[in-house]
Amino acid sequence: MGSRNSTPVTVEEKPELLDKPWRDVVWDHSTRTDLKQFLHDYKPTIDSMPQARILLIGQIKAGKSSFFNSINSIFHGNITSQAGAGAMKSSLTLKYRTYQVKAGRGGQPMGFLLCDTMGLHATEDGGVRTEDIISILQGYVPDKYQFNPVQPMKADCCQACSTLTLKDRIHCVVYVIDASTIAILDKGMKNKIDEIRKRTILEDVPIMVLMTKVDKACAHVEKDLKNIYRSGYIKDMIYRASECLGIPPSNVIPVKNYFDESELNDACDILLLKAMKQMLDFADNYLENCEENTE
Ligand SMILES: Nc1nc2c(ncn2[C@@H]2O[C@H](COP(=O)(O)OP(=O)(O)OP(=O)(O)O)[C@@H](O)[C@H]2O)c(=O)[nH]1
Ligand SMILES: [Mg+2]
Repeated sequence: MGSRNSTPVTVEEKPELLDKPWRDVVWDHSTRTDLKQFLHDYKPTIDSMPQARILLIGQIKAGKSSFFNSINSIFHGNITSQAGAGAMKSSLTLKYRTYQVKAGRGGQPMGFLLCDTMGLHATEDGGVRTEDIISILQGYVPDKYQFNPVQPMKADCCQACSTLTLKDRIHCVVYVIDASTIAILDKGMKNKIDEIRKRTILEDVPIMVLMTKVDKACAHVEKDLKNIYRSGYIKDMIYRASECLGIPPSNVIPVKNYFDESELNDACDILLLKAMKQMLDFADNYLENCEENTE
């Protein structure tokens, strides 16, 4: 296990399942129901703000669009694929999209938006530009903006600066990373991430890591997702990502997206909903800070 995909992974083999889980979770239906209810009832802490904006960034094929599809599926009650997702050499997502999640078919929009971006690429002129990510953070980029890897957004595509407020900004950044390729994060990619992270610190925006494809990275987890917090391999990957990205291990959240299944299941939902809840907790922290600073 550990290197089951075709990509060479230079980590030591750790076949064992740990006796004691390193994070506690009760894998029953009521955990899922409670988490789902929490997200359903969620409203940003600032009354004038309709929705918390969560930005998904990360390497091409990391599973950004699939995460939105997964959360959307849970609230729809069946598997959906509104955002295009798939395995392509270049980024499949070419436009900036701010996706609403609705409570069931034709239901009310939730108190959060998931903002999907084109994948980051290690080369200077491949994938989304870091300048564009910074413009998104500040709220300048409109929904459906078409990314151009060789040129950052032009001023005439910007949302009118005079009308921008806190509600247009990003309230939590999520760096999406594929658990099965962490060991091969190259220098160009690392530099881009560092640049974005420095900017998020400057803007006081919280950042967390969503670690996807845990099923692909560990055979025990593929067999039974409930093994996730007993997998020594996944624990190692979390610490490795934490060290590499300079983000505490408690802020690296593992999930398996829905990608080839036809029905929802509780264990998959629990991990996805827990991740979504942590994003909203972070967004709340950011908004509380903003409120304190304006008082
Ligand atoms: N095994 C496994 N595959 C996944 C998971 N999440 C996504 N995938 C697959 O990974 C591929 C890429 O997923 P996307 O959601 O399109 O990734 P993305 O980050 O949006 O990629 P770009 O838009 O191209 O940058 C797809 O083939 C998905 O089916 C996961 O948790 N486990
Ligand atoms: Mg995508």
